[in-house]
Amino acid sequence: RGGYDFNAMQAKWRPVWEKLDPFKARDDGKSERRYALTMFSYPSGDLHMGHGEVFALHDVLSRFWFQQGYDVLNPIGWDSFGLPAENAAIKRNEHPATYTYANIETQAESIRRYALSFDWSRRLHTSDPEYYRWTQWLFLRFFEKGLAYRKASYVNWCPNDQTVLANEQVVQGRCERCGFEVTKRELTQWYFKTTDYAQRLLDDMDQLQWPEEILLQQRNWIGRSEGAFTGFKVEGREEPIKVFTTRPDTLFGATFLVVAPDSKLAADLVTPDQQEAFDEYLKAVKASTEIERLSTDREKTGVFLGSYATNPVTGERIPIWAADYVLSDYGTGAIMAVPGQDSRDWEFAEKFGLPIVRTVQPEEGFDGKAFTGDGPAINSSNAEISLDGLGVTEAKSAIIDWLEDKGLGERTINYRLRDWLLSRQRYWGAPIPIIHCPVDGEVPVPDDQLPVELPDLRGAALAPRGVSPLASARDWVEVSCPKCGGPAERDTDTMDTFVDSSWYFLRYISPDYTEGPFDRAAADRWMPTYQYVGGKEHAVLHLLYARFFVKALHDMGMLDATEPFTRLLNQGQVINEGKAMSKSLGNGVNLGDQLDAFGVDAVRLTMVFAGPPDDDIDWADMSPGGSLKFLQRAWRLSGSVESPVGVDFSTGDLALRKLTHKAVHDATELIESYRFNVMVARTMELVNATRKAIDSGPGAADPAVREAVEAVAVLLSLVAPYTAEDMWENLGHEPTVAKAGWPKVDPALLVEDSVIAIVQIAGKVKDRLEVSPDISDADLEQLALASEAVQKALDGRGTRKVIVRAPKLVNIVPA
Ligand code: ANZ
Repeated sequence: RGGYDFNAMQAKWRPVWEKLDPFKARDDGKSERRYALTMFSYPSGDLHMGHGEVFALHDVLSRFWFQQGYDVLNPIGWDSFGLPAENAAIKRNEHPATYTYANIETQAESIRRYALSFDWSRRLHTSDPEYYRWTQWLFLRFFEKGLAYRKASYVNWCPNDQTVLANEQVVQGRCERCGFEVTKRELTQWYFKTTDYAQRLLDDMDQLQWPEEILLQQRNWIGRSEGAFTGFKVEGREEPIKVFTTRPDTLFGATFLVVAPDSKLAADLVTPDQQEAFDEYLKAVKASTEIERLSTDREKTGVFLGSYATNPVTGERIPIWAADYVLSDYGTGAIMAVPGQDSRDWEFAEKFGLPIVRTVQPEEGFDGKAFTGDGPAINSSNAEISLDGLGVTEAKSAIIDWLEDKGLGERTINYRLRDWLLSRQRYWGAPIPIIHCPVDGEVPVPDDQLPVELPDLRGAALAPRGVSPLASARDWVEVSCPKCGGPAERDTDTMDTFVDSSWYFLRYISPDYTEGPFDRAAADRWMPTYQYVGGKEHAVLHLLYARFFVKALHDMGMLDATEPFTRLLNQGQVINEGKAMSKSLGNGVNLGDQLDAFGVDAVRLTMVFAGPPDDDIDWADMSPGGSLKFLQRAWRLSGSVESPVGVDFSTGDLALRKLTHKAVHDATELIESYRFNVMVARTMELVNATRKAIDSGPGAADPAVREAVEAVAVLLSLVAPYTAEDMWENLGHEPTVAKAGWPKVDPALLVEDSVIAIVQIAGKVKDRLEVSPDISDADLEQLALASEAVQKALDGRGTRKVIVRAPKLVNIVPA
């Protein structure tokens, strides 16, 4: 037979597998289910190296569970709505679907070549009307429950993409997609009420086996802080100004109030003589970004509003200012400024000549400005209450009790998390299924009229212009109201694509279900997904939105699960020459080229063997050629085996058998704990030992050799499926090795049957002896004294003392 030829192997086995279709989830209740999910792909071009990595890693887990006999659900689909397709369509003067579905076919072909263990019968694309029908249906259920609503507020606006963005899509003040600096606009937009779930999103983290880093990012994003609301009476105004503070203990030091300039409150409080100054200031504020506004090292700006409030504990008349370091959408949009203990307030007070009163005694030698540390309260008493001398924690609770007692304030918890802004002014997404009627307001499209399909627009008609392109399709927009029958208009925004991906894992479970988005009984059998593999860039985007969705569906009685993804593995990035691959650096590596040069198996093996899966892989340091050589060596073993299929392994060479069983045993633990690279290293050791056993040991006919090579084939089937399948055939088996079953480990063969005893003379090591782990002290002493090296070192001297610690150590003190 010929040599190892990866092209021939790929050509041979792919059609065989496609016919066998071995990776269909059975869902027959005969074995334990495991839902293995990988983040679905965005169809912008062919697969890249990053796909190559995440798919290779994910497949180790999925194929491992198939081998172990689990009923694995490992589906594949495409996240196929979104901006890149729309931008490409504008450039090429075509429909976004053309670009999208062509890319999907290209990727599907590459994925098949890459030999991944997907259940293709569940394939979905979020841009198919059969899919987005249910995205719209779900939106309407959220709408009915008050979990989807519309409001006007200042929102993030990407001037390049000409659409609003969710807070989660603004990364350091820039658009997550295109990198353009984000500005603010006042617009009426659709939101999901994620804030209703802030506390549960925190609490349920204890159900999740996720990287601590991701949990921490979510925790910070949700940003729970404990504090109090307290009210400040304003002269000539009924309603007191409510502020949120995490430091109510500093109330005696509140020497002025600050409200967000872009809030209704500011507009209400400004007095006529300050109106002009205020208007001018507001204009400047609107042009700045949130990052700029919050930055601590920026020169403070602000304007006096002309109004005064009363500090409830000191009774002082304190001025009310507007300043952009107070945000309109956090807390109440107003703060009590405590310059003595807060750095931003200190700077502001300094700049505008406002009073500063310390209410916490700084530690000895402190020569800074605001003191933010702990210390005894000072300057904090009135006729009714004194906090003086109390530490921060005790002072907080004392003042809150007093405020609550007086009806002046209350304990509260505040979250940084905002509601999810979900509407977009772009074309290629699921239309929001609402009709606006001048009589009936926001009217849901009746379920039996779903999907609301996109009107057929292409090319220049999609160009971003700040309002959705859908608005220009007048015959699509103009409809009659489902309630009153009068003239009405469709909502022209589309949904953020993160809505599509917040429930796709549920659609996979029953992709052809027509009674609803998913078959509940089936979903309850499979959910939550056991394993999710994908990138950490989704920490506070997809991974947070999907958690919110599942909780909301659970609360609507549609699902048992309260969390979508039990275990999460984040792969690292594939980089080149120490840098992220990019066009401008010219250091891109093309996956297809690598596959052509080294074959699928060698590339997959390289990805898996590179290191811990969450580390970045520098392709410049990798050796797919080395992987290929190893695969050839492993494959050649399968041609050397001389014992027949089914031979009794128990009569085989004990030493090799032990190595085989140890390797399989260790691999089992290594895979479950994501140490795939070590699993590959153990397989390499087994290959070397087997080669030695054939060439200079018990020989190719020994049953232990067959046992070892079969184990190698099964271990390799997780990483290098073509090579493994070919080996399996050479060994005389029918395809497919993917379902050969995980080798059974005999615990008796895992027992170490010898240990190394160290023999020392006067503390210096003289010999090492291989002995039985249960050797007696007397026997070990005798062996040690008989050792040639020991005899030589003693050189005729007698022994004064022999200390024996069987089975590990003998220490001889010479006479
Ligand atoms: C008085 C005070 C004294 C404050 C002190 C802090 C330190 P976190 O922990 O992030 O929740 N704050 C409240 N609403 C704000 C808004 N809309 N924009 C900007 N800042 C706002 O922050 C809560 C603290 O941030 C609150 O407690 C308030 O300032 C400020 F020594 O009140 B603090």
